Amino acid sequence: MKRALGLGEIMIQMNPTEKGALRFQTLYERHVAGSEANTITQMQRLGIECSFLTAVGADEFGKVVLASLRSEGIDTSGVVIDEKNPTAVYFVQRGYPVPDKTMVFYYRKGSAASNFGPQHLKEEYFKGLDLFLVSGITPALSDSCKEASLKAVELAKKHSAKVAFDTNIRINLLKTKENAMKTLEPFIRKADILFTGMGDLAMLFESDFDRSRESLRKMAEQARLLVFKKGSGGIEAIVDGKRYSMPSYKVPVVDELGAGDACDGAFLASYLLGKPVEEALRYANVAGAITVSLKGDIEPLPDWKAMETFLASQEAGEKRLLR
Ligand code: KDG
Repeated sequence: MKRALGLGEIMIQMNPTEKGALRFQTLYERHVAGSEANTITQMQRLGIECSFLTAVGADEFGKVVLASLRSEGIDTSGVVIDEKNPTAVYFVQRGYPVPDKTMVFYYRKGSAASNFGPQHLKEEYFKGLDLFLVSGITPALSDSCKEASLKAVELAKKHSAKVAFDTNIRINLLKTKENAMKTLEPFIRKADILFTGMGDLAMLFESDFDRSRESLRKMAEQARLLVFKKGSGGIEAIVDGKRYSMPSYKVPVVDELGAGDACDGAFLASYLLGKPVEEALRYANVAGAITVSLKGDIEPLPDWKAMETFLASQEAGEKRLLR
């Protein structure tokens, strides 16, 4: 069985039952989410043996986070229970002020996970590992998280695991374009598999997609595999210099949070299982489409059967249209 390890913060997500400005919301659903944990959960559901590194508070929400990972069968033996600092919470605002767009408001400063540091990493976590995953969110949380992320990348490389990195820029954490570049550049240089999106590319380089894609390729010294997520514009991969692309599926958007993580997870699981790039891209699109059409980041993440059902329904739809 292939093995993957992720590092990042997992938060309690408060997602209102209705769309609109947060100040008018009174009813919320409680979910659990965090970019790297979403991706790792997607991989676990697709048959990869996964472990996760984070810290949670010794509080009620920490128990919820741990229960979420454990209910998936993800190994939590490296999770730190922090007696002093809390599990983070964030609120989601859907459909306001831009219809179909989601905004997030964090209550995560000084959280347990942002106090995670290199001292919490044990070399044994990296032995026999196939893939290590982190994203631009984790090094943006604190200096100790950045150090831990860099050390984890080194340990992964030492033990011949591939390093997957998603630029995942969160401007409410990184604040400026300059800080985004300074924080992410070492990871972009060292990643073996690199994921990014149109917004992140424009933030790091320039708004012209072709030119910024080339700038990223030059900076990514070790990445043999780059994946560009273009939302409704589909998905593209460059593998050993060869370009592949796949259009996205048209589905109703309920909550686009977590869709990029679902894409990463389905792509990485397909890659680790030896599927051809075109298939990996197709599954990445399917996982993204299913995830945007439901609330919550983790609940909608599909297994193989759900993805095949989705694909069959798409094909049936196409046949109906051709008739
Ligand atoms: O990718 C979705 C996540 O970004 C979101 O659910 C929460 O991890 C999160 C973050 O830091 O924004």
